[in-house]
Amino acid sequence: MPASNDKLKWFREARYGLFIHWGLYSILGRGEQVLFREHLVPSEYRKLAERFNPKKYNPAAWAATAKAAGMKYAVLTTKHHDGFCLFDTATTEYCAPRCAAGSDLVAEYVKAFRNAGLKVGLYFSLADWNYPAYFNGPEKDPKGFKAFRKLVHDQVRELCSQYGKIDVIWFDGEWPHSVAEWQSARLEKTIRSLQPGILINNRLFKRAPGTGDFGTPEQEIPDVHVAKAQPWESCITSVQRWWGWHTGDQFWKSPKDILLALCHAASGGGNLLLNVGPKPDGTFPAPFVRNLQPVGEWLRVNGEAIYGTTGGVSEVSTLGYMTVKKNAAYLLVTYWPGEELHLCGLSNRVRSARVLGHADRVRVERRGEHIGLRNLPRKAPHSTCTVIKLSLDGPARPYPWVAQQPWHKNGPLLADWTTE
Ligand code: FHN
Repeated sequence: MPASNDKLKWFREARYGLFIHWGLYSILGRGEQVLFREHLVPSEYRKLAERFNPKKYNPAAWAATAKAAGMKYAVLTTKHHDGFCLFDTATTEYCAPRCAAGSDLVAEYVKAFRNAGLKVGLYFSLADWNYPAYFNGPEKDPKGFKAFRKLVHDQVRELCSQYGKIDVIWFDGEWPHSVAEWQSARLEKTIRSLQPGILINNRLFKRAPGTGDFGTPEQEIPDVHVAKAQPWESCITSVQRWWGWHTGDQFWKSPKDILLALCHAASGGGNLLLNVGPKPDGTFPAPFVRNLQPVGEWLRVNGEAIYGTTGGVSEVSTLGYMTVKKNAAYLLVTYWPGEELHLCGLSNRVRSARVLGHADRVRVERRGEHIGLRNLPRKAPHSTCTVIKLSLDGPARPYPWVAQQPWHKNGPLLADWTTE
């Protein structure tokens, strides 16, 4: 049973979170899937556990970086497909507390991020490449898969029992087995009984639309301009391809890339979960920290246009994006039109308009369904996205035709939209 709206309230308002992929693979520096992608010898790979001793691990510093960036929550990999557990578990010795790290890295993360006032999420991969039964599946190895599934359920139970209140459990690695083979419904029941307010993503349910508490598009922002029925969160790497630290993937997303992804996600009523792959010593790569800062500064001026908003209500793609909240609509203008701006599709009366972070009043004109904003700054005040707040006569309302598009089968006739 999905979480109620009030349990989702913080998630819908947060809009921006930090994804953290960290584990033994970080030592090799070739991404989080190196064991499988390079067909390494598993017994040799497992010896990395005796080298994983992150001397500079400082989760309070991680939390401070996330908070300064304007992020409201985080999700840390507690166990990726390689099976190494960053948390204390009775199911295996292959875990941080009983290997070189010598401590429960998840416990330290939870404490630090909660102390910083951030919501806490735990990523858990159902896949575990150490167990042949994972690959063979229940048909070829019914007994082995049953034991493997018990291990998975036991580990999830530990994560939901050992660390106090957890806000998100972020499943992954569900392929190639079915919801029935994973006994996902039983596992969901266990989770919700231990963590009544928790949010569970859709990957425990094979990413089927409408399942779990939120959808999880990956490496893309769905091209929607109004909020979808189910909350969703786009997870995106901060480099070109890899989620875990990769010394060769230094193709960092710029502050502009990050800000545009955030605005795009918010305009569709979704969240951006931006990933970082910490280095094996526990530090965040410097380019990642550097590129977060301008976005954090932008949010300190324009955050009201992102946090607590829902998606736009009308077509503004010639300008950029739109979000709405209470009696306001926010134009997230990425394509600055100059001193005059034209907007169509909003049926409200615009009481006033102003550029966030600027004192100058913007003159508002209206002719029928056409709204004009005058005496804007000639050049865009912000190089990536300038926000114009429209104070309205009530909650934002679109014209009925907004839902139509010329390429839709029953799209508008010419007469429908030419006002002459
Ligand atoms: O295979 C994983 C991948 O390594 C990474 O963890 C992403 C993050 O969402 N999830 C899987 C690919 O969908």
